[in-house]
Amino acid sequence: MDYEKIAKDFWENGFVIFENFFENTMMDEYNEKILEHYGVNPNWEHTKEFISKSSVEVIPWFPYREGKNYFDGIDKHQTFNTITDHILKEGWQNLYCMMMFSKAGSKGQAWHQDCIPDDKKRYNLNRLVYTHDITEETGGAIAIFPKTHIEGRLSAGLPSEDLEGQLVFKPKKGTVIFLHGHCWHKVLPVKKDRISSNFRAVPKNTPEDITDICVYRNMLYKFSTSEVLEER
Ligand SMILES: O=C(O)CCC(=O)C(=O)O
Ligand SMILES: [Fe+2]
Repeated sequence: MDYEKIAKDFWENGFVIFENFFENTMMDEYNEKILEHYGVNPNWEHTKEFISKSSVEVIPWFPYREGKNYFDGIDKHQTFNTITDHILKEGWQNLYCMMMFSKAGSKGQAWHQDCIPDDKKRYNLNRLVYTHDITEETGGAIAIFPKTHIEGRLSAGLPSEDLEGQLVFKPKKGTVIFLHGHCWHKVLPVKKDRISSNFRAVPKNTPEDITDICVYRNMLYKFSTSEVLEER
């Protein structure tokens, strides 16, 4: 791998994508583990537990916070981490591993930046891993607006509207996307239950609560207090 080229592409565009990065067998195994956690059986039928949890559009799960280090095949993967070393040259650490589940028929996610972009040195690095195929039929494609990691705050406006210049990707099983947290991104409407995972990293010495405030086109939202900080 040409790590220098990868890092250059990342810093130029705000993201870089690798298809077939992880093997299908590991992806299948991890996908099962995630489904088990959410209480969805392998036939994608919903259990009562799932139904009671499902009042929100994206349900996050932080397995390592529960001592469930099930996903070390990604977390400790050498090439995955070497790419991270080259992108975050001055050192980095894991922020957390977050699984995300969105049920069929949910809205996906509006345009956002994972953290406030006012200080260019303060950001998170998303390391998104897809454990199943995202297709036209499943919905839930990811849209990314290239080069916006250096544009400052996301433009105000309609939360999910298509923007001229956006790129839409349908990641297949085993795909990895390294995505700068200041780079504008959204998830399109979800037609079938959707899982994604994020092995979030940060440059060293980044505050742990870096992703507490998220920038949307209509507001700044603080997750820890469920508060709209600013309407836009
Ligand atoms: O689920 C995805 O494809 C993207 C999720 C996302 O926006 C994030 O983890 O920051
Ligand atoms: Fe995000």
